[in-house]
Amino acid sequence: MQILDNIPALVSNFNCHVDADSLKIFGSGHINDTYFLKNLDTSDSDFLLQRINHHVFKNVEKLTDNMCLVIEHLKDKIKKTNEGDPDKEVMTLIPCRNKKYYYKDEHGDYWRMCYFLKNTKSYDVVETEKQAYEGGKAFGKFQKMLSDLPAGLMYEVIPNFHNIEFRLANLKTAVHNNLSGRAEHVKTELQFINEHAGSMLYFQKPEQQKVLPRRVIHNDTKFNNVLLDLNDEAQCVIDLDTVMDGYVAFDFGDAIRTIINTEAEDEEDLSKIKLNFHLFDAYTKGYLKEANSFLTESEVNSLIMGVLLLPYMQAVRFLEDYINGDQYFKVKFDTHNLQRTRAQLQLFKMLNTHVEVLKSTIQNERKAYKKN
Ligand code: GN1
Ligand code: MG
Repeated sequence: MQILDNIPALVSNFNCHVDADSLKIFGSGHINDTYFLKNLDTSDSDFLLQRINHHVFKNVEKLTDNMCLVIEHLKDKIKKTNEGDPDKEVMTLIPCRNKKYYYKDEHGDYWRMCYFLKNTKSYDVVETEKQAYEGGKAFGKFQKMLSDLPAGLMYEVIPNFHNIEFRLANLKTAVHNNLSGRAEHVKTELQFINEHAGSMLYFQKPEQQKVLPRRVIHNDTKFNNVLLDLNDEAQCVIDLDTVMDGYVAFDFGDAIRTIINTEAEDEEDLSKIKLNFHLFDAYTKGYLKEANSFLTESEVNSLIMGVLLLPYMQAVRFLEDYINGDQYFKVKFDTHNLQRTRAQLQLFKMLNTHVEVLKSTIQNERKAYKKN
């Protein structure tokens, strides 16, 4: 990621007073570029500056409309319940001089700024049950607060984002085009993916689509997208780029993908990858504490399918990108997307052999809350 030299000119388009010399690269996102900047007014909050990847997010205007809608809705909810601080629990975008919440520069790059929430932490790998539980509460509450928004209201920022049929078709096209010449080296991975494709179509089936409500969900619930405070208590869900319609199980599955795995998403040594069931239990407990009141029985039953689907789909997406020559996800080395693919497939394999125990944990937690 490049360090920027035009900061003063760039940030002068936003309504804020920035110490341009304080610029630092921030975070570990695979798509956008994020930078930290200090506030000239040291008594006020610092900032995050983001370059929005407009090859991925093709309509930044509509993406920003989505974000503003969600932010306003969440802040309103928190204000009405009088239980918390909307400025700490929901991100706050900084308007530009032209009143929009993004700025397009002379190179065609899109930028936005928000306040940096101080005294918060995010984790790439979860360490304790408390963190997992609090993360579950945060994402559960996030879905609950959005559950009164009607399906169809949000702009579909990335069409077919969690449609596995579409993702598999893209993988097939990538293999056919073989832009990088890498398709020959990934036959084992492709064969494994094909063998399991049939069982991954649960959410595409008409009988499921009939009973599962489409809701406004986060769509990118990896654990580092929840900020915990210094006591490891849930504070704020971040990265609202992909908030749009979907099934609640997608959010549950994507969070579990990053929580139950004892290793990072791109672990090279597959033998190290283990499942941490305690963290799974804790996340499920936290999630259902918040979400239990609005979830239907079919949705609860579908959660386990999200747990299997999300690592599988992530592997399909990483592999497609590897074969396409790394056009979508940022990579640190040549085989990074392949390494990510293998780690996600390993996780998927392990989850597959423990479906029953995971299922019964979900059902037991559901029952426990029903009694209360
Ligand atoms: C991307 O940029 P980041 O890390 O928030 C991706 C997610 C993937 C994730 C995998 C818009 O998210 O869908 O799950 O990488 N975001 C987009 O780590 O494709
Ligand atoms: Mg993201």
